Amino acid sequence: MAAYLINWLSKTAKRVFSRKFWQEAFFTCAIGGVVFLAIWFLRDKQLFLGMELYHHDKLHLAQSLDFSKPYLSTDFPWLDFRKKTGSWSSNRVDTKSNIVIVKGTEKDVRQFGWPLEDQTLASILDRIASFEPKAILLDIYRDIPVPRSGTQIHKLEEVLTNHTEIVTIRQIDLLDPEMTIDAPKVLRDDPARIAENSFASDSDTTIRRGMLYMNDNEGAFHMSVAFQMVSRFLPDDWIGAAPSPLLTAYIPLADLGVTNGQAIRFAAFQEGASDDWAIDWTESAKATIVSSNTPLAEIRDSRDMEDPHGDLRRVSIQVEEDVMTLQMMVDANILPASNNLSKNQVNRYYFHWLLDLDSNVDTGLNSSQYDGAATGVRDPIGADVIIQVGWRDGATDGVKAYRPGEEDKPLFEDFSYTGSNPDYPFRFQIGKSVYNRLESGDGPYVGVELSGYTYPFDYKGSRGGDFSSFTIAQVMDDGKEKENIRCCNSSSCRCPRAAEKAD
Ligand SMILES: [Ca+2]
Ligand SMILES: [Ca+2]
Repeated sequence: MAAYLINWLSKTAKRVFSRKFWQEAFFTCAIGGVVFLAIWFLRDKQLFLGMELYHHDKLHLAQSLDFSKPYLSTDFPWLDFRKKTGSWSSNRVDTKSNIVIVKGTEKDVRQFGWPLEDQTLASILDRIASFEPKAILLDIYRDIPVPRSGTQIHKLEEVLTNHTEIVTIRQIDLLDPEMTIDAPKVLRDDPARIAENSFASDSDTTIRRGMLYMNDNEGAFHMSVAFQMVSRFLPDDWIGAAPSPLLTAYIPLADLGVTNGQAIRFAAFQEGASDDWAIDWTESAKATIVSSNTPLAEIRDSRDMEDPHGDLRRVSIQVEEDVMTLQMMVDANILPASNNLSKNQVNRYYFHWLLDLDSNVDTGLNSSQYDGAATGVRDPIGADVIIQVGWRDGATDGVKAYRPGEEDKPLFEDFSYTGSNPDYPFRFQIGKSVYNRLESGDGPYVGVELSGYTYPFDYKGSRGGDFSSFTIAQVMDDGKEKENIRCCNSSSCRCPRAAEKAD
Protein backbone atom coordinates (compact mmCIF):
# COMPACT_ATOMS: atom_id res chain seq x y z
CA MET A 1 0.00 0.00 0.00
CA ALA A 2 2.72 2.43 1.06
CA ALA A 3 4.76 1.48 -1.97
CA TYR A 4 1.77 2.12 -4.19
CA LEU A 5 1.23 5.52 -2.59
CA ILE A 6 4.88 6.52 -2.98
CA ASN A 7 4.81 5.33 -6.55
CA TRP A 8 1.67 7.34 -7.23
CA LEU A 9 3.09 10.46 -5.55
CA SER A 10 6.32 10.29 -7.49
CA LYS A 11 4.42 9.79 -10.75
CA THR A 12 2.19 12.76 -9.98
CA ALA A 13 5.14 14.92 -8.97
CA LYS A 14 6.90 14.01 -12.17
CA ARG A 15 3.83 14.92 -14.14
CA VAL A 16 3.32 18.21 -12.33
CA PHE A 17 6.91 19.25 -12.89
CA SER A 18 6.83 18.33 -16.55
CA ARG A 19 6.42 21.00 -19.16
CA LYS A 20 3.54 19.07 -20.74
CA PHE A 21 1.41 19.38 -17.60
CA TRP A 22 1.64 23.15 -17.60
CA GLN A 23 0.92 23.29 -21.30
CA GLU A 24 -2.22 21.23 -20.70
CA ALA A 25 -3.22 23.38 -17.74
CA PHE A 26 -2.69 26.55 -19.75
CA PHE A 27 -4.81 25.34 -22.68
CA THR A 28 -7.55 24.07 -20.38
CA CYS A 29 -7.79 27.45 -18.65
CA ALA A 30 -7.57 29.32 -21.95
CA ILE A 31 -10.33 27.26 -23.57
CA GLY A 32 -12.49 27.51 -20.42
CA GLY A 33 -11.96 31.26 -20.29
CA VAL A 34 -12.78 31.75 -23.98
CA VAL A 35 -15.97 29.68 -23.65
CA PHE A 36 -16.96 31.65 -20.57
CA LEU A 37 -16.34 35.01 -22.27
CA ALA A 38 -18.16 33.88 -25.42
CA ILE A 39 -21.26 32.85 -23.45
CA TRP A 40 -21.11 36.02 -21.42
CA PHE A 41 -20.81 38.10 -24.61
CA LEU A 42 -23.64 36.26 -26.37
CA ARG A 43 -25.89 36.63 -23.35
CA ASP A 44 -25.02 40.30 -23.12
CA LYS A 45 -26.06 40.64 -26.77
CA GLN A 46 -29.37 39.02 -25.72
CA LEU A 47 -28.92 36.07 -28.05
CA PHE A 48 -30.18 33.76 -25.32
CA LEU A 49 -33.14 35.95 -24.48
CA GLY A 50 -35.67 33.86 -26.38
CA MET A 51 -34.52 30.75 -24.59
CA GLU A 52 -34.47 32.48 -21.22
CA LEU A 53 -37.97 33.84 -21.69
CA TYR A 54 -39.15 30.40 -22.78
CA HIS A 55 -37.90 28.90 -19.53
CA HIS A 56 -39.15 31.85 -17.52
CA ASP A 57 -42.61 31.29 -18.95
CA LYS A 58 -42.43 27.56 -18.42
CA LEU A 59 -41.56 28.00 -14.76
CA HIS A 60 -44.11 30.76 -14.36
CA LEU A 61 -46.85 28.69 -15.91
CA ALA A 62 -45.91 25.79 -13.66
CA GLN A 63 -47.03 27.85 -10.68
CA SER A 64 -50.38 27.31 -9.11
CA LEU A 65 -53.05 29.86 -9.93
CA ASP A 66 -54.09 29.81 -6.33
CA PHE A 67 -51.91 32.51 -4.81
CA SER A 68 -53.19 31.69 -1.35
CA LYS A 69 -50.74 28.80 -1.42
CA PRO A 70 -47.11 28.84 -2.37
CA TYR A 71 -46.89 27.12 -5.71
CA LEU A 72 -44.35 24.70 -4.33
CA SER A 73 -46.94 23.12 -2.07
CA THR A 74 -49.30 22.49 -4.95
CA ASP A 75 -46.94 21.38 -7.64
CA PHE A 76 -43.94 20.11 -5.74
CA PRO A 77 -45.24 19.26 -2.25
CA TRP A 78 -42.02 17.53 -1.21
CA LEU A 79 -40.16 20.83 -1.76
CA ASP A 80 -42.42 22.95 0.36
CA PHE A 81 -40.48 23.93 3.45
CA ARG A 82 -42.90 26.69 4.36
CA LYS A 83 -45.88 24.40 4.72
CA LYS A 84 -45.72 24.29 8.47
CA THR A 85 -45.04 27.96 9.12
CA GLY A 86 -48.35 29.12 7.65
CA SER A 87 -46.80 32.54 7.02
CA TRP A 88 -47.98 32.78 3.44
CA SER A 89 -50.81 35.20 3.05
CA SER A 90 -52.73 36.51 0.12
CA ASN A 91 -55.32 39.13 -0.58
CA ARG A 92 -56.07 37.89 -4.04
CA VAL A 93 -59.47 38.99 -5.17
CA ASP A 94 -61.77 37.06 -7.42
CA THR A 95 -61.81 39.20 -10.53
CA LYS A 96 -63.77 36.96 -12.81
CA SER A 97 -67.10 37.54 -11.16
CA ASN A 98 -66.83 41.27 -10.64
CA ILE A 99 -65.37 42.67 -13.83
CA VAL A 100 -67.62 43.22 -16.82
CA ILE A 101 -66.40 44.20 -20.25
CA VAL A 102 -68.51 46.31 -22.56
CA LYS A 103 -67.14 46.00 -26.05
CA GLY A 104 -67.89 47.56 -29.38
CA THR A 105 -68.45 44.90 -32.04
CA GLU A 106 -68.67 45.36 -35.80
CA LYS A 107 -72.44 45.44 -35.36
CA ASP A 108 -72.09 48.23 -32.81
CA VAL A 109 -69.86 50.14 -35.20
CA ARG A 110 -72.55 49.91 -37.88
CA GLN A 111 -75.22 50.95 -35.43
CA PHE A 112 -73.46 53.63 -33.39
CA GLY A 113 -70.70 54.74 -35.79
CA TRP A 114 -66.96 54.93 -35.13
CA PRO A 115 -65.35 56.72 -33.48
CA LEU A 116 -68.31 57.05 -31.16
CA GLU A 117 -69.59 60.60 -31.20
CA ASP A 118 -69.35 62.47 -27.91
CA GLN A 119 -73.09 62.44 -27.35
CA THR A 120 -73.33 58.69 -28.03
CA LEU A 121 -70.40 57.97 -25.75
CA ALA A 122 -71.97 60.16 -23.07
CA SER A 123 -75.20 58.17 -23.15
CA ILE A 124 -73.35 54.84 -23.13
CA LEU A 125 -71.38 55.93 -20.04
CA ASP A 126 -74.53 57.24 -18.43
CA ARG A 127 -76.23 53.92 -19.03
CA ILE A 128 -73.29 51.92 -17.63
CA ALA A 129 -73.19 54.21 -14.61
CA SER A 130 -76.87 53.50 -13.97
CA PHE A 131 -75.88 49.94 -13.00
CA GLU A 132 -73.78 51.55 -10.23
CA PRO A 133 -70.46 49.80 -10.66
CA LYS A 134 -67.68 50.82 -8.30
CA ALA A 135 -65.53 52.06 -11.14
CA ILE A 136 -65.81 52.44 -14.88
CA LEU A 137 -62.74 52.50 -17.09
CA LEU A 138 -63.22 54.31 -20.37
CA ASP A 139 -60.59 52.49 -22.37
CA ILE A 140 -60.89 54.80 -25.36
CA TYR A 141 -58.67 57.85 -25.89
CA ARG A 142 -60.76 61.01 -25.92
CA ASP A 143 -58.17 63.74 -26.11
CA ILE A 144 -60.04 65.43 -28.97
CA PRO A 145 -63.77 65.91 -29.42
CA VAL A 146 -65.80 63.83 -31.87
CA PRO A 147 -66.96 65.52 -34.07
CA ARG A 148 -63.89 67.79 -34.16
CA SER A 149 -66.06 70.90 -34.18
CA GLY A 150 -66.83 70.15 -30.51
CA THR A 151 -70.58 70.62 -30.92
CA GLN A 152 -71.31 67.61 -28.68
CA ILE A 153 -68.40 67.80 -26.26
CA HIS A 154 -70.38 69.47 -23.48
CA LYS A 155 -72.60 66.35 -23.18
CA LEU A 156 -69.59 64.11 -22.68
CA GLU A 157 -67.92 66.60 -20.34
CA GLU A 158 -71.08 66.74 -18.26
CA VAL A 159 -71.19 62.95 -17.86
CA LEU A 160 -67.47 62.77 -17.07
CA THR A 161 -67.79 65.51 -14.48
CA ASN A 162 -70.90 64.08 -12.84
CA HIS A 163 -69.72 60.50 -12.62
CA THR A 164 -66.53 60.48 -10.57
CA GLU A 165 -66.41 56.69 -10.83
CA ILE A 166 -65.31 57.01 -14.46
CA VAL A 167 -61.56 56.71 -15.03
CA THR A 168 -60.10 57.78 -18.37
CA ILE A 169 -56.86 56.82 -20.06
CA ARG A 170 -53.81 58.69 -21.22
CA GLN A 171 -50.56 57.49 -22.74
CA ILE A 172 -47.45 59.44 -21.88
CA ASP A 173 -44.59 59.29 -24.35
CA LEU A 174 -41.48 60.04 -22.31
CA LEU A 175 -39.15 60.08 -25.29
CA ASP A 176 -41.28 62.29 -27.51
CA PRO A 177 -43.71 64.29 -25.34
CA GLU A 178 -45.50 65.55 -28.44
CA MET A 179 -46.70 62.01 -29.04
CA THR A 180 -48.44 61.87 -25.64
CA ILE A 181 -52.13 61.09 -25.95
CA ASP A 182 -53.86 63.14 -23.31
CA ALA A 183 -56.92 62.43 -21.17
CA PRO A 184 -60.22 64.22 -21.91
CA LYS A 185 -59.68 67.94 -21.41
CA VAL A 186 -62.25 68.31 -18.65
CA LEU A 187 -60.40 65.80 -16.42
CA ARG A 188 -56.80 66.79 -17.12
CA ASP A 189 -56.30 68.41 -13.73
CA ASP A 190 -57.66 65.45 -11.79
CA PRO A 191 -54.97 62.75 -11.42
CA ALA A 192 -57.40 60.41 -9.66
CA ARG A 193 -59.45 60.22 -12.85
CA ILE A 194 -56.59 59.57 -15.24
CA ALA A 195 -54.90 56.22 -15.75
CA GLU A 196 -51.61 55.73 -17.59
CA ASN A 197 -52.10 53.21 -20.36
CA SER A 198 -48.51 52.13 -21.08
CA PHE A 199 -47.30 48.56 -21.08
CA ALA A 200 -43.82 47.13 -21.08
CA SER A 201 -43.72 44.46 -23.73
CA ASP A 202 -40.76 42.16 -24.20
CA SER A 203 -38.88 41.55 -27.43
CA ASP A 204 -41.20 38.67 -28.28
CA THR A 205 -44.14 41.13 -27.95
CA THR A 206 -45.43 39.34 -24.85
CA ILE A 207 -46.54 41.53 -21.98
CA ARG A 208 -45.18 39.89 -18.87
CA ARG A 209 -45.45 42.77 -16.45
CA GLY A 210 -48.13 45.24 -15.54
CA MET A 211 -47.29 48.76 -14.50
CA LEU A 212 -48.07 50.22 -11.11
CA TYR A 213 -47.10 53.74 -12.00
CA MET A 214 -44.78 55.72 -14.20
CA ASN A 215 -42.41 58.55 -13.35
CA ASP A 216 -42.32 61.28 -15.94
CA ASN A 217 -39.23 63.32 -16.77
CA GLU A 218 -40.10 65.73 -13.96
CA GLY A 219 -40.37 62.87 -11.45
CA ALA A 220 -44.16 63.04 -11.05
CA PHE A 221 -46.10 59.79 -10.54
CA HIS A 222 -48.71 58.66 -13.04
CA MET A 223 -50.79 55.73 -11.84
CA SER A 224 -51.52 52.92 -14.22
CA VAL A 225 -54.92 51.66 -15.31
CA ALA A 226 -54.52 48.62 -13.04
CA PHE A 227 -53.51 50.77 -10.08
CA GLN A 228 -56.35 53.27 -10.52
CA MET A 229 -58.98 50.58 -10.91
CA VAL A 230 -57.69 48.36 -8.11
CA SER A 231 -57.40 51.24 -5.66
CA ARG A 232 -61.05 52.09 -6.29
CA PHE A 233 -62.04 48.54 -5.70
CA LEU A 234 -59.97 47.44 -2.72
CA PRO A 235 -60.11 48.96 0.75
CA ASP A 236 -57.88 52.00 1.34
CA ASP A 237 -55.24 50.06 3.20
CA TRP A 238 -54.19 47.87 0.30
CA ILE A 239 -51.24 50.17 -0.20
CA GLY A 240 -49.11 51.92 2.35
CA ALA A 241 -45.50 52.29 3.30
CA ALA A 242 -43.57 49.18 2.40
CA PRO A 243 -41.76 47.47 5.24
CA SER A 244 -38.22 48.58 4.60
CA PRO A 245 -35.06 49.31 6.54
CA LEU A 246 -34.66 52.80 5.01
CA LEU A 247 -35.86 56.10 6.38
CA THR A 248 -35.35 59.08 4.09
CA ALA A 249 -36.02 62.74 4.80
CA TYR A 250 -36.04 65.44 2.13
CA ILE A 251 -34.96 68.83 3.45
CA PRO A 252 -34.82 71.90 1.20
CA LEU A 253 -31.38 73.52 1.59
CA ALA A 254 -33.06 76.91 1.84
CA ASP A 255 -34.94 75.79 4.98
CA LEU A 256 -31.61 74.97 6.61
CA GLY A 257 -29.90 78.11 5.34
CA VAL A 258 -27.22 75.91 3.78
CA THR A 259 -25.56 76.94 0.55
CA ASN A 260 -23.68 75.12 -2.17
CA GLY A 261 -20.07 74.37 -1.33
CA GLN A 262 -20.64 74.65 2.43
CA ALA A 263 -18.74 72.11 4.55
CA ILE A 264 -20.90 70.51 7.23
CA ARG A 265 -20.66 67.55 9.58
CA PHE A 266 -23.39 65.16 10.52
CA ALA A 267 -24.20 62.27 12.83
CA ALA A 268 -27.33 60.52 14.04
CA PHE A 269 -28.98 58.87 17.00
CA GLN A 270 -32.07 56.87 17.72
CA GLU A 271 -33.82 56.82 21.03
CA GLY A 272 -36.77 54.51 21.46
CA ALA A 273 -39.00 52.95 24.04
CA SER A 274 -38.78 49.67 22.17
CA ASP A 275 -35.50 49.05 23.92
CA ASP A 276 -36.11 50.59 27.33
CA TRP A 277 -35.04 54.01 26.00
CA ALA A 278 -31.61 52.81 25.03
CA ILE A 279 -29.92 55.28 22.67
CA ASP A 280 -27.96 54.31 19.57
CA TRP A 281 -25.35 56.95 18.68
CA THR A 282 -23.34 56.98 15.52
CA GLU A 283 -19.95 58.49 14.84
CA SER A 284 -19.82 61.48 12.51
CA ALA A 285 -18.76 62.30 8.97
CA LYS A 286 -18.18 65.47 7.00
CA ALA A 287 -19.68 66.45 3.69
CA THR A 288 -19.36 69.35 1.30
CA ILE A 289 -22.72 70.40 -0.08
CA VAL A 290 -22.76 69.77 -3.83
CA SER A 291 -25.51 68.32 -5.96
CA SER A 292 -24.70 64.74 -6.81
CA ASN A 293 -26.52 61.56 -7.68
CA THR A 294 -24.57 59.54 -5.14
CA PRO A 295 -24.32 60.03 -1.36
CA LEU A 296 -21.80 62.66 -0.30
CA ALA A 297 -20.86 60.80 2.86
CA GLU A 298 -21.88 57.77 4.82
CA ILE A 299 -21.52 56.59 8.41
CA ARG A 300 -21.54 52.90 9.29
CA ASP A 301 -22.70 51.86 12.72
CA SER A 302 -22.40 48.53 14.46
CA ARG A 303 -25.13 46.14 15.50
CA ASP A 304 -25.46 47.33 19.07
CA MET A 305 -29.13 47.36 20.05
CA GLU A 306 -31.49 44.61 21.07
CA ASP A 307 -34.28 45.83 18.82
CA PRO A 308 -33.34 45.52 15.13
CA HIS A 309 -36.09 48.02 14.14
CA GLY A 310 -34.30 50.78 16.03
CA ASP A 311 -30.67 49.79 15.59
CA LEU A 312 -28.94 52.31 13.30
CA ARG A 313 -26.56 50.66 10.85
CA ARG A 314 -25.96 53.27 8.17
CA VAL A 315 -26.52 57.01 7.88
CA SER A 316 -25.97 58.97 4.70
CA ILE A 317 -26.35 62.40 3.22
CA GLN A 318 -26.93 63.40 -0.38
CA VAL A 319 -27.86 66.61 -2.15
CA GLU A 320 -29.87 66.73 -5.33
CA GLU A 321 -30.49 70.16 -6.84
CA ASP A 322 -31.47 72.15 -3.76
CA VAL A 323 -32.80 69.36 -1.58
CA MET A 324 -30.80 67.52 1.06
CA THR A 325 -31.65 63.83 1.25
CA LEU A 326 -30.89 62.33 4.64
CA GLN A 327 -31.11 58.61 5.02
CA MET A 328 -30.88 56.08 7.84
CA MET A 329 -30.88 52.34 7.67
CA VAL A 330 -31.72 49.89 10.44
CA ASP A 331 -31.54 46.12 10.53
CA ALA A 332 -35.25 45.44 10.26
CA ASN A 333 -38.26 47.66 9.45
CA ILE A 334 -37.88 51.34 10.12
CA LEU A 335 -41.13 53.05 11.29
CA PRO A 336 -42.86 49.67 11.58
CA ALA A 337 -46.57 49.04 11.75
CA SER A 338 -47.52 47.71 15.17
CA ASN A 339 -48.24 44.25 13.80
CA ASN A 340 -44.62 44.11 12.54
CA LEU A 341 -43.42 44.00 16.14
CA SER A 342 -43.57 41.23 18.65
CA LYS A 343 -46.21 41.61 21.36
CA ASN A 344 -43.92 42.76 24.14
CA GLN A 345 -42.23 45.45 22.02
CA VAL A 346 -43.26 49.08 22.41
CA ASN A 347 -43.73 50.75 19.03
CA ARG A 348 -42.07 54.09 19.75
CA TYR A 349 -38.96 55.41 18.03
CA TYR A 350 -37.26 58.78 17.60
CA PHE A 351 -34.79 59.03 14.75
CA HIS A 352 -32.53 62.08 14.64
CA TRP A 353 -30.02 63.43 12.19
CA LEU A 354 -27.61 65.88 13.79
CA LEU A 355 -26.29 68.59 11.50
CA ASP A 356 -23.21 70.57 12.44
CA LEU A 357 -23.73 73.30 9.89
CA ASP A 358 -20.67 75.38 10.85
CA SER A 359 -18.42 72.32 11.29
CA ASN A 360 -17.64 73.66 14.75
CA VAL A 361 -17.83 71.27 17.68
CA ASP A 362 -18.00 74.19 20.12
CA THR A 363 -21.33 75.48 18.80
CA GLY A 364 -24.57 73.58 19.27
CA LEU A 365 -25.11 70.24 20.96
CA ASN A 366 -21.89 68.35 21.57
CA SER A 367 -22.59 64.74 20.65
CA SER A 368 -20.18 63.37 23.25
CA GLN A 369 -22.70 64.14 25.99
CA TYR A 370 -26.47 63.64 26.13
CA ASP A 371 -28.70 64.26 29.14
CA GLY A 372 -25.61 64.46 31.32
CA ALA A 373 -24.26 61.08 30.26
CA ALA A 374 -21.34 60.26 27.98
CA THR A 375 -22.47 58.91 24.61
CA GLY A 376 -19.22 57.13 23.87
CA VAL A 377 -18.86 58.96 20.55
CA ARG A 378 -15.13 59.26 19.71
CA ASP A 379 -15.42 62.01 17.13
CA PRO A 380 -18.13 64.36 18.39
CA ILE A 381 -19.77 67.20 16.47
CA GLY A 382 -21.49 70.37 17.62
CA ALA A 383 -24.99 69.87 16.19
CA ASP A 384 -26.67 73.15 15.27
CA VAL A 385 -29.86 71.65 13.86
CA ILE A 386 -31.59 68.38 14.74
CA ILE A 387 -33.90 66.74 12.21
CA GLN A 388 -36.33 64.40 13.93
CA VAL A 389 -38.75 61.77 12.70
CA GLY A 390 -40.75 60.40 15.62
CA TRP A 391 -42.91 57.31 15.38
CA ARG A 392 -45.42 55.99 17.86
CA ASP A 393 -47.84 53.08 17.49
CA GLY A 394 -47.70 53.09 13.73
CA ALA A 395 -48.17 56.84 13.35
CA THR A 396 -46.07 59.98 13.10
CA ASP A 397 -44.98 61.46 16.41
CA GLY A 398 -43.04 64.66 15.82
CA VAL A 399 -41.58 65.31 12.39
CA LYS A 400 -39.60 68.50 12.79
CA ALA A 401 -36.29 70.33 12.60
CA TYR A 402 -35.18 72.27 15.66
CA ARG A 403 -32.15 73.83 17.31
CA PRO A 404 -30.81 71.93 20.34
CA GLY A 405 -32.82 72.82 23.42
CA GLU A 406 -35.57 74.43 21.35
CA GLU A 407 -37.59 71.35 20.61
CA ASP A 408 -40.82 73.24 21.26
CA LYS A 409 -39.94 75.97 18.76
CA PRO A 410 -39.24 74.00 15.56
CA LEU A 411 -37.44 75.72 12.69
CA PHE A 412 -39.77 73.91 10.31
CA GLU A 413 -42.06 70.88 10.46
CA ASP A 414 -43.60 68.19 8.35
CA PHE A 415 -40.92 67.98 5.68
CA SER A 416 -41.40 65.04 3.38
CA TYR A 417 -39.97 61.74 4.43
CA THR A 418 -40.52 58.12 3.66
CA GLY A 419 -40.10 55.19 5.99
CA SER A 420 -40.23 52.84 3.11
CA ASN A 421 -37.73 52.14 0.43
CA PRO A 422 -37.39 55.43 -1.49
CA ASP A 423 -37.32 53.54 -4.76
CA TYR A 424 -40.63 51.97 -3.97
CA PRO A 425 -43.05 54.11 -2.03
CA PHE A 426 -45.99 51.77 -2.24
CA ARG A 427 -46.74 48.49 -0.61
CA PHE A 428 -47.99 45.78 -2.84
CA GLN A 429 -49.30 43.00 -0.71
CA ILE A 430 -50.21 40.33 -3.20
CA GLY A 431 -47.11 38.41 -2.27
CA LYS A 432 -45.36 38.62 -5.60
CA SER A 433 -42.20 40.46 -6.48
CA VAL A 434 -42.34 43.97 -7.86
CA TYR A 435 -39.90 45.11 -10.49
CA ASN A 436 -38.69 48.58 -9.83
CA ARG A 437 -38.21 49.65 -13.40
CA LEU A 438 -40.41 49.69 -16.43
CA GLU A 439 -38.13 47.65 -18.63
CA SER A 440 -39.28 47.47 -22.14
CA GLY A 441 -38.09 45.09 -24.80
CA ASP A 442 -35.48 43.23 -22.84
CA GLY A 443 -37.29 40.60 -20.88
CA PRO A 444 -38.28 40.74 -17.24
CA TYR A 445 -34.85 41.33 -15.82
CA VAL A 446 -32.48 43.40 -17.95
CA GLY A 447 -32.29 46.81 -19.54
CA VAL A 448 -34.01 50.09 -18.83
CA GLU A 449 -35.88 52.15 -21.31
CA LEU A 450 -38.41 54.23 -19.43
CA SER A 451 -38.73 55.02 -15.80
CA GLY A 452 -41.61 53.46 -13.96
CA TYR A 453 -42.54 50.61 -11.73
CA THR A 454 -43.95 47.33 -12.84
CA TYR A 455 -45.16 44.09 -11.32
CA PRO A 456 -45.17 40.71 -13.01
CA PHE A 457 -48.33 40.25 -14.95
CA ASP A 458 -50.09 37.02 -14.37
CA TYR A 459 -50.35 36.39 -18.06
CA LYS A 460 -51.41 32.82 -17.47
CA GLY A 461 -54.34 34.12 -15.44
CA SER A 462 -57.53 35.77 -16.62
CA ARG A 463 -57.83 36.87 -20.20
CA GLY A 464 -60.39 39.17 -21.76
CA GLY A 465 -62.56 36.24 -22.81
CA ASP A 466 -62.87 34.99 -19.23
CA PHE A 467 -64.99 37.93 -18.15
CA SER A 468 -68.67 38.50 -18.73
CA SER A 469 -68.98 40.79 -21.68
CA PHE A 470 -71.74 42.75 -23.33
CA THR A 471 -71.95 44.65 -26.55
CA ILE A 472 -72.77 48.34 -26.63
CA ALA A 473 -76.14 47.50 -28.15
CA GLN A 474 -76.94 45.14 -25.29
CA VAL A 475 -76.07 47.74 -22.71
CA MET A 476 -77.96 50.49 -24.44
CA ASP A 477 -81.15 48.54 -24.84
CA ASP A 478 -83.65 49.52 -22.24
CA GLY A 479 -84.92 46.29 -20.68
CA LYS A 480 -88.33 47.80 -19.99
CA GLU A 481 -89.29 48.26 -23.61
CA LYS A 482 -89.14 44.64 -24.58
CA GLU A 483 -90.43 44.95 -28.10
CA ASN A 484 -87.71 47.46 -28.94
CA ILE A 485 -84.88 45.39 -27.61
CA ARG A 486 -82.56 45.11 -30.56
CA CYS A 487 -80.35 42.37 -29.15
CA CYS A 488 -83.32 40.13 -28.44
CA ASN A 489 -84.28 40.22 -32.10
CA SER A 490 -81.14 38.32 -32.84
CA SER A 491 -80.45 34.79 -31.65
CA SER A 492 -76.79 35.52 -30.99
CA CYS A 493 -77.15 37.84 -28.01
CA ARG A 494 -78.93 37.91 -24.71
CA CYS A 495 -81.27 40.41 -23.14
CA PRO A 496 -79.75 43.28 -21.20
CA ARG A 497 -81.31 41.91 -18.06
CA ALA A 498 -78.17 39.82 -17.92
CA ALA A 499 -76.25 43.08 -17.79
CA GLU A 500 -78.26 44.16 -14.77
CA LYS A 501 -76.76 41.31 -12.83
CA ALA A 502 -73.35 42.33 -13.92
CA ASP A 503 -72.23 44.84 -11.31
CA1 LIG B 1 -26.26 50.70 15.74
CA1 LIG C 1 -21.69 73.49 15.36
